[in-house]
Amino acid sequence: LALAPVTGPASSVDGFVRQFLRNLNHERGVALSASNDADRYFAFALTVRDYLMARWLEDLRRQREKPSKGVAYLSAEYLLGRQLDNNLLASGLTDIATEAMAACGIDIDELRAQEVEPGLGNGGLGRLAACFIDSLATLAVPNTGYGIRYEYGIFRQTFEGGQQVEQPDAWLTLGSPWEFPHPEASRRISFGGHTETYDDEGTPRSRWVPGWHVQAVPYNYLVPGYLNGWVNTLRLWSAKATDSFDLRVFNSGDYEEAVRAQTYAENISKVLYPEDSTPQGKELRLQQQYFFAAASIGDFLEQLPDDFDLTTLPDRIIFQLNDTHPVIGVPELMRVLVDEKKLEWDAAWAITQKCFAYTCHTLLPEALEVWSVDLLGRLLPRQLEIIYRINEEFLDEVRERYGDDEMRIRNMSIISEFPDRSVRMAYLATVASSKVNGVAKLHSQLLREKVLPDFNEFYPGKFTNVTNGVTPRRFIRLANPGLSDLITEAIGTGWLTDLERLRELETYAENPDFRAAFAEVKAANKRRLDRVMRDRDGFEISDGHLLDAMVKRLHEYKRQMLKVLHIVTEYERVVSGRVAASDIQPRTFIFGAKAAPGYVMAKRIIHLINAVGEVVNADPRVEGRLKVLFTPNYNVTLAERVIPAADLSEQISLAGKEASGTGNMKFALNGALTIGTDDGANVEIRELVGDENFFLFGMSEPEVEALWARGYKPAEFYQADENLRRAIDLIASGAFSGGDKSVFEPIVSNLLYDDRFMVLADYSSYIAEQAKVDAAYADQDAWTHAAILNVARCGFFSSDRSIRDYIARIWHTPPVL
Ligand code: 26W
Repeated sequence: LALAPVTGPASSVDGFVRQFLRNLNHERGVALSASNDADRYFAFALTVRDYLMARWLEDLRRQREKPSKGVAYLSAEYLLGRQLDNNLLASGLTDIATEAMAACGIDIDELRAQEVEPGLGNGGLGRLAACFIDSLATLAVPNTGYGIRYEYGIFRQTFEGGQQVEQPDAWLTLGSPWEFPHPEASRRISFGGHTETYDDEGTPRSRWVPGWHVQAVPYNYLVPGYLNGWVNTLRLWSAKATDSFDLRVFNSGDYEEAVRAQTYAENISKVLYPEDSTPQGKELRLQQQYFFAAASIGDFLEQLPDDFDLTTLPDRIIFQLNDTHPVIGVPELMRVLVDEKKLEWDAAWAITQKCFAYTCHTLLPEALEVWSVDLLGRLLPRQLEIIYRINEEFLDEVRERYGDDEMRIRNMSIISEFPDRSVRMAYLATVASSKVNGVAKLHSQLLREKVLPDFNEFYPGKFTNVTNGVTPRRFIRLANPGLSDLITEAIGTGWLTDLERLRELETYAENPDFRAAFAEVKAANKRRLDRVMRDRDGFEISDGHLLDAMVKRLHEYKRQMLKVLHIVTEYERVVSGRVAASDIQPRTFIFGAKAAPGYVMAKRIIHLINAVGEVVNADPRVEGRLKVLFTPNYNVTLAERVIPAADLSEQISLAGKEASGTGNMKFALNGALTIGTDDGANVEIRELVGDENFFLFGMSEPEVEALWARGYKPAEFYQADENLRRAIDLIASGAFSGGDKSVFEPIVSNLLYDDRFMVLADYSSYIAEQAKVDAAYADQDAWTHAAILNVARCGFFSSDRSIRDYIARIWHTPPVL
């Protein structure tokens, strides 16, 4: 019986209905007639899950019987978005499920609306992890995604008086139908205490005597491949107090202390840090990192057979480090191998160096994580010792190669001495990894040449590039069913798993009927977004407006401020009478962006955008031709509505600052044209779609460097451009703050006297390029032609291709299907 294959419910409308009713009755404990929307959503989701379950068990069995090398993706963030539609699509159940619900008198759209998206990520890095596990499953690569089951995801954003207010994201209040808790597989994770040496039958050894422990409870989520019967696992850890906390209640009678300790333990997975690229060095964050890295590595090792030869570990697993957040896993694996498995240091290090690979996602120096030795020593004393030894041996190698070049040694040391003694996690990751990759061509080049040049010289061949990608299942098929149908009508099926086939659309760009159909899909998507926006924000999207979208985290380097200056310039030209309102191209500017709660300047910029919107939208002189909408709480669900509707994609970061961007790819694949700088993956998008189908502006990265070297004085740019002067003066005059000049004064003086991200230097070129956008949009048919070519030529940006690149350049995991 144990060997009998697990079968799912019958793949028929009837089978689905029966399983649905069973779940409604037995799992929710209600009759259909008495059920509410939440009951139905839950029972429905559980039914979909039942179908996936059989396949998941089958794939686990296959992997146990014939183990092959797999990928453990270690990521502190997974920005998953809603699961229901994705799981229906992957399992081919959409039609059956829709009919089944109709047979029960249920509107499936009402069930969809019930789902709360798990926002377990900040932005690009977390969403990339979600796209990657989708592609790993679709390519049938054995993979476990490891992460943290935050009780509170990224905060919910609202506006009060135009200013951001954060609310907790209690996504688990009603429970999640997608997760399987496995308390029986909990792991004990230790912290604190001290280290000691002891005599192990004649061999001196070190060991860790920890001070306190928490339980890591795994929750499994099924990750189905697209129509291939393959299901991987996402395993997220939740912190719970250990029994010893409870025991203390009895032993000491100090109930309050025990409760406090319990709360302390459970805080570890309580909330996602909302900082995107500004590490705060907070103790709780380090606890989170070690908690999930140690639990994940331990979890993997425990699944190996007892007689497993650990020197062959690199043939079994690659631990992919999604940025430096899980890098504390490096000394942890060393600790397990040396202290617990009693391997020699050198043997353990050889294994470790082959088992890890590191992806860097940033270029901002302030985003590179550093942990103080003080804190590490207090929280993870043994791991700190191990880091010191790794560093010593590494620096010995450096000395061997270069002699006593103290400057070089200081620059390359994993331990930095100033301002406080601390561990440079990116260096540790680089030294410990078989490969290090950046996330777009330009980024990888800058990583080699500017961020880690000494390491690149020291480790030839270690550095490589894997350009990011996005999953076409979610971001084309689900988000844009109209376009998907049109594509399939033209080139047939198969493109969703072989996205380069979109190239076949190139010839259709020359076909007027196809262009008309394509334009109609875009128009319908705008109408759909209009309905969403009316419901959600009471804002309408007018017909005939160019829809100009800038959606991403609020960060100065991304330069939402440049976008504001463009809007203010357009507005000022109308109200000053320099341009007739009737002469401007109608545009709706849509913003979506969360600011880190402690990032004061970012929050001021949000305030300014809202303030400008309020004035511009209400000014009759504009005749409704400029509209500014800042939609609060931008998330994956909303992205799926905004992106397919957009005409213009704003990718306007200062060159050399945006590692890749992935929103840029989603927009292009949905037929928006990009206005962008030569930065991140924009470079590759432009190369592929062609200069004539891309609006390029601004300085290149070398030009940025040259301007810094000359000495950048933003005020000179202010003086030199009348439009810029008028726009900034208008903001400074209090025109957007009820006459109060002080409100946005910090923004104005920052632009004029600091302007770290060179907004003013790129302003003129941006405004000139925007004029070209207006002119191009006036010829709708030519615009559509360019939009189709964007879709046709961006198949490269499928995350399936990224994953194939990881396999070929880094993982070397053989296919299993
Ligand atoms: C709080 C510390 C910290 C530091 C860095 C938190 C988060 C980060 C991330 C690395 C920031 C991030 O999300 N980077 C983005 O990664 C995307 C996926 O590779 C890229 O497309 C974006 O360009 C990059 O900004």
